[in-house]
Amino acid sequence: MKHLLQHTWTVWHWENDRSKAWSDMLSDVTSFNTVEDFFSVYYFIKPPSDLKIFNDYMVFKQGIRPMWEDEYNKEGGRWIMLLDKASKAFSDKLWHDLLLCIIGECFDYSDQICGVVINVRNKANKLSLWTRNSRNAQAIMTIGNQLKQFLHLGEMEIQYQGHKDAMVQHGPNVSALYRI
Ligand code: M7G
Repeated sequence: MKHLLQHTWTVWHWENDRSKAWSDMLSDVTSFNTVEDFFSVYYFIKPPSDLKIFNDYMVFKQGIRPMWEDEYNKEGGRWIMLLDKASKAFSDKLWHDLLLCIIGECFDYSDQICGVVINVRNKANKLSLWTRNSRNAQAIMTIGNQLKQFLHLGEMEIQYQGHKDAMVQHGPNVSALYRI
């Protein structure tokens, strides 16, 4: 018998292609709703360290598209961690651990969790945890502190950015609503 998760999760892949609009570069890879199927998918797809630059993975609750415009994301934001490219194993480990935290519903306010994203980029990879409501300070701070604790981030600073700000500001210039 397989072990059911509380939610069904969908895995998405994004790959840069300059001839397309951002949302057309997204594809829905597969969904899973048991522990066993999660591990089959996890070991089947390449780890983030084997992805080319300008590729992303996203894992979101079924029904939530991994984009700012989705109904569940439009008032939300993300806790973002910048991962030093010097250590490929570090990116892969945090990606693995964060996935286990979300599918295992480890966070308080887990109803606020929409999904996780890893962006593979030139300078640093970015790992982020998307939440539903950027004005729910209590939930955001609880989730942020648990994120630091569960992933053993130690002194690493993490920032929370609202998607509405990310829509109008760009790249590294998006202002942080919270930092810890
Ligand atoms: P990114 O891939 O999050 O970070 O955003 P990067 O700067 O490290 O590559 C890069 C660009 O992709 C943004 O400035 C937007 O043009 C586009 N983009 C990213 N996201 C997450 C979205 C989204 O949710 N919706 C739309 N429409 N565009 C997005």
